[in-house]
Amino acid sequence: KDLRVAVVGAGMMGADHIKRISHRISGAEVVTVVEPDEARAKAAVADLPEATTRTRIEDALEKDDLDAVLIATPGPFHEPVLYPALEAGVSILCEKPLTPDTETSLKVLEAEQKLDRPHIQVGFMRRFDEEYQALRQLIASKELGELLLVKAAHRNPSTPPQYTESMLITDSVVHEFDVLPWVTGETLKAVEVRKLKVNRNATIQEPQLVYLEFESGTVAEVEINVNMKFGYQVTTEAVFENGVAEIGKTAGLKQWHEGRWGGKEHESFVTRFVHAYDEQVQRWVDAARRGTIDGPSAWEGYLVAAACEAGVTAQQTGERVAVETIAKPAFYN
Ligand code: ISE
Repeated sequence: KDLRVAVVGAGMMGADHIKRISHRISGAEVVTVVEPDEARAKAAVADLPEATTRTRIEDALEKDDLDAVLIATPGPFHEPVLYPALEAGVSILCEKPLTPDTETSLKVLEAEQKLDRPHIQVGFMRRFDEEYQALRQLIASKELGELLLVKAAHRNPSTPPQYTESMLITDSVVHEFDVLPWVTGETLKAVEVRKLKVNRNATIQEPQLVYLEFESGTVAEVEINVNMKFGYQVTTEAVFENGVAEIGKTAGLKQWHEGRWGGKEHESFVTRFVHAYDEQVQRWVDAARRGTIDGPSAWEGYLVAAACEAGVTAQQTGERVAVETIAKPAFYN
């Protein structure tokens, strides 16, 4: 039987996931879309004649015989959906971040631990990108020696009007806070932020460099640069004792014509990470049908919240800020 899914939030990400579940992956069906904006909700289910729309998650959980909930609202709106979904015992894929801070993330961990097993997977989709997976293997293999330095660039064409300086950390570098510890196999120890000459396209103080210091002494430098106009680009260079590796440069078709050569760059994360999103949601669906999760857990969502808190403090103070976390509950082993 197909997994009966409610998608909560029909904005850019929610609408994309609805299409993905309905047309690109297998084993799941969107039975309801929970979205307070009626026009948006109707548009999201336009080609799904069987699907209903609801304004409250509680109604969907009560009436739609759900197996799973995919939460695609902005981060500050995840928490009120997570509690009723956990209480109903359904499988959950929660878009990043789990919640915006450690206080609320810890409350979510507590609520989840009342169940028999982890039910929440957090939507850090970069872990499902083939190139990140290849880099992770290379680092673990030690083929090029010890990893010394990571240089990452996270570039966006523009930001939405509600984007603030702290969102450089909590909405954007949040991805590096998840994927870089995962790729390197390291534990994050401290964060530092350096502000650069301001891009005149920007309405906030950016670009910035964010430094992640790991337990072993390896450092990652993340350039966060979100009003560059030219396109969407996420690259990572890893510097080892005996060599260098790079992922994320757009390949694809290149052409030489009329005295010029080149190709096309991505314009948004929706296309840049399309395969990662597909793989993430397919694996979440397959796992949910087996009664498990297959990706970053709420525990990892909490670790990232702790990193973001340190990152925002570092951004505000200019200091090196240690990342403090609680001990890992056995429930998440
Ligand atoms: C956005 O919310 C994302 O998750 C994107 O992956 C990231 O590149 C962008 O900076 C964020 O605002």
